[in-house]
Amino acid sequence: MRLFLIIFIFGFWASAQGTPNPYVLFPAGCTPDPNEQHTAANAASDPNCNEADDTAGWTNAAGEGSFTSDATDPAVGGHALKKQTTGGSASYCFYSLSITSGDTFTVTYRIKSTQGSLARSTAWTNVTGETTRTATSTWTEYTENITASATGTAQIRFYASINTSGVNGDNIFVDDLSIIKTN
Ligand SMILES: [Ca+2]
Repeated sequence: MRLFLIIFIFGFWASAQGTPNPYVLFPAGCTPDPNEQHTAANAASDPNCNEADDTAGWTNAAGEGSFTSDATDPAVGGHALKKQTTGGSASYCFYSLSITSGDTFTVTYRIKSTQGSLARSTAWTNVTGETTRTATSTWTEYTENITASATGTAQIRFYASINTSGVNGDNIFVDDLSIIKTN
């Protein structure tokens, strides 16, 4: 017991010298933001420190194509959300965000697409302020400062294909999504 105490104290001393404390069982790491609104545990909930092999909290619009947790090439953690279309229609997935008119949020996320040129982050409902972003073959991070224009639910949408020109296999990947309520 005494030896353990000495080692433990040494750990804090070492930490104070600027080196990681090797004796603390749970090293300092992820801390959720108390204003985080993307709290469901899923493939893109890395900022809330609860990433999971899951699509919880999300909806595959109209049940079209497929919407899955994918481990092929996540931007952060072990998984990313993958929306894929069979083509022939606008095709998207969305996260449902509870809003009160006038609420403001800062939304950050990463997107990419491995097929198709029609993958977009756009057309969010009941909010203003987001910019249409086109996914490329490289993970890219974007930030949107949005304001709720209604009271109820907003849809934070990510399109595998923005219109009917999409073909089978067109996709969008979403990861590392944070929705911080700022007012
Ligand atoms: Ca992830």
